[in-house]
Amino acid sequence: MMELRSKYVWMDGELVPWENAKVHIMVHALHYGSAVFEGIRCYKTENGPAIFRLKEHIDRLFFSAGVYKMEIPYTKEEIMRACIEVVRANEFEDCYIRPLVYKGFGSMDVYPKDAPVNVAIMAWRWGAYLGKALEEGARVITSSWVKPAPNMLPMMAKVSGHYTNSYLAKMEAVERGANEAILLDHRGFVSEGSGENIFVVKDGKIYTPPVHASILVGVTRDTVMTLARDMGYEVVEKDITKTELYGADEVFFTGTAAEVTPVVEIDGRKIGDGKPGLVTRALQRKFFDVVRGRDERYLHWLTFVY
Ligand code: PPE
Repeated sequence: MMELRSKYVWMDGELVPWENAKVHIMVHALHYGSAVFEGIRCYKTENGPAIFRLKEHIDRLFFSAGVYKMEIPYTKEEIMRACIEVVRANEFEDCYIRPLVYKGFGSMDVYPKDAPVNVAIMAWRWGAYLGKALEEGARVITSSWVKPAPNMLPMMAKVSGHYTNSYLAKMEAVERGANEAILLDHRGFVSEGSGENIFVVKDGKIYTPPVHASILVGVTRDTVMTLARDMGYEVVEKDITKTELYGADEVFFTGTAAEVTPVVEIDGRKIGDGKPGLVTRALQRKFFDVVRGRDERYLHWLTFVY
């Protein structure tokens, strides 16, 4: 089990001892899911811990907040500095950073005009999101739950309330003995995993669903697309059917928590030869080299903590 306890949590501008990092039962976000958040990883490198693509995550945090017209009472620079401060205060090397912007106490209508916008930043150690699947490959199902259409919820925003959809899909997957769920969009095309973007490899080319397939536009998705292109692969954003998944040579997930996780079985059908594929492995190796600062071409993606 992951250890969630740490020394400090940053709350509205202050480092608060973990035990005291509490909110009131009447905060708006707890009732209505009115919060936006990020998940960011910090990796141990030869030059100390480094936060991966901090700027892109904080940009998305502000974008998500903006969609819901939540005004964050700090600048992006202040939030980035606070993330660094949290890693330092907790003396972490490898860790996961969770900034959370939430509608706080002050209103109990659905439209929380008078509720303040609060900000908290937590960090904890988080190993492989899908456990052994990082090495062995995940066994997944396509969910009976569908991703909300782009005119139902702004799925490009990373909003706490949206995750009730992921919760249902993941619960269904786990209860059916799988590691993870893949959700289709409202048209029936492949969208993404409950907490990951998805990629398909077919005949040496790499495919991933487009923004209009109700995906969260993942930072890791962008990282892997960039790395793959730099390695000489053609990467195409296109609508993908469930049947194309079954017929893929390789399938893999990307995400901050999931990193690059191979998928070896979907709905009881083996993908390729049922083992993590060569392209997936190559991208996975490159990804870990990059996040650990072992490839100088991508050092601009790292924010060193010290
Ligand atoms: N889609 C969804 C639905 C999603 O939640 C994530 C991240 C991604 C795609 C990948 O985005 P990115 O991290 O920017 O590459 N999911 C976060 C939370 C997982 C959780 O269980 O909590 C994460 O990976 O941090």
